[in-house]
Amino acid sequence: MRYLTAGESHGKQLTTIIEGLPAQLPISADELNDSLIRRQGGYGRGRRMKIEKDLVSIMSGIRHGYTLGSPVTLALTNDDFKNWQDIMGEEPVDPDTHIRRQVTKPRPGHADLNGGMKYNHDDLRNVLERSSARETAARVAAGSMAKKLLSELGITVAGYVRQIYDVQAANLDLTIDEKIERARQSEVNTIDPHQEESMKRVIDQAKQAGDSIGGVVEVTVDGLPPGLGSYVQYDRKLDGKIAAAVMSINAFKGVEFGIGFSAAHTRGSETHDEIAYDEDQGYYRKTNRLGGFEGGMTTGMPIVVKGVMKPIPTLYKPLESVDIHSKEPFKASIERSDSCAVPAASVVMEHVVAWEVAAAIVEQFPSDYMEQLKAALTDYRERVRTFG
Ligand code: EPS
Repeated sequence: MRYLTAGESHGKQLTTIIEGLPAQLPISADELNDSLIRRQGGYGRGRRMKIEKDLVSIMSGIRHGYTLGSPVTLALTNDDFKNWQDIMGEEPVDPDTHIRRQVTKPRPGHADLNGGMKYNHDDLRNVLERSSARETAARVAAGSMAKKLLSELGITVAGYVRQIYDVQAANLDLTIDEKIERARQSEVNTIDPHQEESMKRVIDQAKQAGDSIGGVVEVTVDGLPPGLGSYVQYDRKLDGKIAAAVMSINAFKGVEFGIGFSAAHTRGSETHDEIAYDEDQGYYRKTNRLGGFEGGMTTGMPIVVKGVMKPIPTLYKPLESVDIHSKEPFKASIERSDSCAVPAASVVMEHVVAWEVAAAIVEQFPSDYMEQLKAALTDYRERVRTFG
């Protein structure tokens, strides 16, 4: 299973083409839109999200409410394009207009300068339009298909906010359904209602200061069979694939599974999860410190993975940079930005992780159509339950 996204932030539309989904997966536009609308929300977003209404147009691969097994094309119109037609249109423009409109001031923390140097663009808009986090809408569209596939197999995925700036959610013992419910109730997608106001307060403070803040988001995946992924080759380790996918989300700077970086200062006896067996559930771990992975494979315990997002680099409070034409220093000023997109990032990470898990399942089991996949997974679950 694979997908490609295309589209510029202020271009006509974002497009996602998905290949390899089993046939006969039931899916409706409403289910996809639910994910897309969640991504647009969250306290701390800027004015752009009031312009866009991310509602999907299904252009191929789905008929009468079911996938066909052929490529699925999902399109999202950029409503802001009508205000950018002259700047983003595909027709040639006269050189004077082009020079006047060029973006020549790279913003620290963005792809602008590196991308301009790499592709030899004298107009940095050619870089920033594609490197923009607007692209995450197209990734959520792909992930929403993956989430539906997983839910048909009894696998649930939840994404929520653990920390915004210095405000941390408590470690609460909640079921995955409670986590989903709480995050949906929260304006900052957190599972800890006691920290909601403090999280909003630090966002307000950052906004007032013309600054931005980041945070930590977490994704839990429940209902998994053991043995997804493989230890036999480095590029088949599923935790590695998930880590790469999380790191590829715009502005993400780190990823950890389970106790993650804390494993540097826990002893082996405090780190590993003891194995137990009972007839009903088969083999299980008494704890889940390793976040659902051993040897690059799922253990059958929930996947628990965190990602850290840096503060958005588009700042009202400008940082110093250098104009690429004049080579003179300048301090950038901007017109609009999100002050915190961590709540939205929790939705993006949920969908990105869901995609990797679904892709691993489709790779591992016969999956031309849903009934075949369901039967194969049921057989496998039964075999590993009584394994040995
Ligand atoms: C973004 C800048 C802002 C955000 C955008 C990502 O857009 P604009 O420059 O149009 O104000 O709103 O995010 C989205 C459009 C989105 O859908 O999430 C950036 O520079 O990365």
